[in-house]
Amino acid sequence: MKRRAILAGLAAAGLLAASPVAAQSYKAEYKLSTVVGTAFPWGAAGERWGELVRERTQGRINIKMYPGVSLVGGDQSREFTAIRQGVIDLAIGSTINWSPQIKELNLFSLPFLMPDFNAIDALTQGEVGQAMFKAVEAREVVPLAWGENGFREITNSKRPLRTPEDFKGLKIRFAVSPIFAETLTALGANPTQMSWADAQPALATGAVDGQENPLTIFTAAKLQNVGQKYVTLWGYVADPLIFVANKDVWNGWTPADREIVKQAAIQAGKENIAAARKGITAKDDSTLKEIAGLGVTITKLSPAEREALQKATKPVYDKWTQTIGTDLVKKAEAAVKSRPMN
Ligand code: X2X
Repeated sequence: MKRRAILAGLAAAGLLAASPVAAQSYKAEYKLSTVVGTAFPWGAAGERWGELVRERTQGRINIKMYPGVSLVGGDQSREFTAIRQGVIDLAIGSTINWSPQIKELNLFSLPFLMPDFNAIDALTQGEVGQAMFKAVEAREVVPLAWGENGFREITNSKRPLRTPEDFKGLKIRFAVSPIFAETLTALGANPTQMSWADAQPALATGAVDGQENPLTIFTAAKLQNVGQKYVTLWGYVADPLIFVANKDVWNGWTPADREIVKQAAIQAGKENIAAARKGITAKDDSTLKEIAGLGVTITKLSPAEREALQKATKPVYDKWTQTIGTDLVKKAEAAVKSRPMN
């Protein structure tokens, strides 16, 4: 056996530890929650985080991923509370799923706030991102890094969507947070809240006509096979992901191990953001071509069409600005305005 393998074995058996603290408080397994599995950039990020940590701690910290939010019975709206309670040790969560507990996170769900990837970065990598991390910390959960699910494009089984008239009467599934119900209602659609686990059978049976999710979710979940024949690229919102740890779990690790876990999260997060954006840019539109090749109609909006949808949803934006915090929204708007244009 190689020395490293022996050390890892000893560490796993609890016979070797960096410090007496570690010897007392390290668990045999740390449970990491995600909504989707390794076929998706999000789940791949969870696996990557675990690998990096295992390698760099010589097995002292052993992370096991539980996709499908299985630690909370598939109910993604309960994930954040479960992290606080210690049912979940670590998570990579969407800002959407945690927004019932952290109202500030609804910022990313304000319709048409972020026009492009630089706008997402201007928020997460700047003052706004720091404010969001403070909001997470205030709920006694330790934020470590940003990742990305992505721009949420709307799909359905009935027709191409361009104007508010096109949305009339369509049953659209959304994940979590009333801001989505209000936005879809403002467009004339008929929104229904449903977990991701329930969404796929509901699409397959036609119980709902459509849904909104990033294209990496569309392709990995093969939504074309559950009737989703029309995709509109409207980029109305994007959901970043946040890598976090339960506070007691975090405090149970040595400072050196905490730093390893954090740096691994930052690295996995960067790789995740790159993977989430792959194939859907002007320079590389391979994912769009792949989707079109499946017989799916992709609709691109003209600036005027996008503006009309934005106008229809403006009352929702204004109302939710009060809930999120006027100062935070103003800061976000300023950051978006001064983002690099490339
Ligand atoms: O349920 C969804 O739509 C998903 C997978 O994107 C989230 O968890 C927010």
